[in-house]
Amino acid sequence: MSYVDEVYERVVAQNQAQPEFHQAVKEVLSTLRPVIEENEEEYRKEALLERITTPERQILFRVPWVDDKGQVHVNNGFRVQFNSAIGPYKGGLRFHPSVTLGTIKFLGFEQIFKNSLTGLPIGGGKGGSDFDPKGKSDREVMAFCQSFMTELYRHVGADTDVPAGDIGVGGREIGFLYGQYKRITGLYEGVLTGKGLTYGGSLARTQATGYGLIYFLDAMLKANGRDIKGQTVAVSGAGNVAIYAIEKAQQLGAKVVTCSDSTGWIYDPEGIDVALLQEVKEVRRARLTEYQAKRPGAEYHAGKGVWSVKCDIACPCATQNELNLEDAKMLYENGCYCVAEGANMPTTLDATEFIQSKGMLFSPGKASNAGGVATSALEMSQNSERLSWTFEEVDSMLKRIMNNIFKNCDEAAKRYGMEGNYVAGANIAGFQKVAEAMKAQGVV
Ligand code: NDP
Ligand code: 2IT
Repeated sequence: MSYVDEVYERVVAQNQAQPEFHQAVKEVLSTLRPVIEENEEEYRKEALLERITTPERQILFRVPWVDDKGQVHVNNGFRVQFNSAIGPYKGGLRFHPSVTLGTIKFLGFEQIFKNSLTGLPIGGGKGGSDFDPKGKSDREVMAFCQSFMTELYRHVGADTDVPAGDIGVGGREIGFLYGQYKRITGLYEGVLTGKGLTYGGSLARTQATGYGLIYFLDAMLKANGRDIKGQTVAVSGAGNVAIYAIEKAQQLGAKVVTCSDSTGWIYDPEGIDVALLQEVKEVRRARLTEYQAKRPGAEYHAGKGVWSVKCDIACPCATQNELNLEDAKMLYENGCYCVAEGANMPTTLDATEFIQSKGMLFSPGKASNAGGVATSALEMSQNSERLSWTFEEVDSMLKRIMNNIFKNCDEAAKRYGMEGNYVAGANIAGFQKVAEAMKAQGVV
């Protein structure tokens, strides 16, 4: 059996009932085959693939908190410190009822390669909880965040592990987490990113993942003789990534006709009204039915369905495995020629294979959504030098980073005879730097 297949079987056997983690490992290892085969003897002897697929440390903890009525609740807390070969662990925290250790491991594994692609010195980690912030008061969210940090603080720090936001963790949660870290440790340091602008946050971090996705998409389209201007785009999600992807796509002359949340989706043939969407989602934390109520030309549909709309480009920006084979077929039959992932692993493996087999352009999340974590690393730099940069400075660095990521994915794919396969390109380019650093640092 080949080394890649052996390691994949080992991962499945040792991490039972963690299908998303298996899926992420399978995608990465299968595209790394040519690189591994070149160095098989050496990698096998050093157990490099066994090490890279095993987290350096997994922290599981109890998070007790009291609601507004005095009832005590208990949630599970996680932080997976996956790989620190190229820098301190870096990656978001997800608060969503679906979160399990397997979810956090898949996200942490993806983060290793994503962070490597940014070209910045950050290792891979991820954390979170099965806590559901929906319907909770600000006081309850604060109680939860304070309890979560009361355990997490001993494992994180500006030079060891720097969490940030993800699904269900935005500016409000980062603020409460930061306040508690500072209270316990007495340290005013860059231990979290995505902070508010009054206490060490970076301009453009809020926009960075969505804007970065569109900068990457723009580079990919141009390299393939196309232009985003005038294109019709379907976006899923209505959170941090989706909102700023929609805003930037429309600034560059595209028309975005959809968005979605966990209960339904909007079709707005005139183009999504970003200011209204922000009011509904960022300010009022309400459902998309409220968007439709203020926008008579738009349709609201309950349940799933964004991928049934006719579009040129699809950007899944909500969650994992939200675009399956059936969706991919619908998109293709309706004339869509490009899928650019904003979320982490939103496309199932069979859908990705279908999309690539039809010659459609496809960018994997670990490359096209890397603008968020890259800008987090820029926030860390600003915190370390105790300065803050202008919006234009950060945004222009973000643009340069996204263009570089595209170039590196493109070149790595070409180097291994897989031109246009940006999944392979991203995995190879991301892996090579981490593997090199791991080899140099010996058996640790
Ligand atoms: P948010 O919590 O801000 O928004 C998530 C959006 O997706 C919401 O509209 C939410 O609906 C919807 N959603 C979440 N889970 C589900 C589900 N199970 N089914 C249907 N809809 C769902 O999160 P982000 O925008 O930050 O994250 C979106 C994706 O992007 C995730 O995959 C995340 O890992 C990834 N990502 C985020 C980065 C960041 O910087 N924030 C960086 C890189 C990747 P509702 O409004 O009903 O809750
Ligand atoms: O998936 C991701 O890259 C994020 N949620 C952002 C992580 C970060 O540290 O900014």
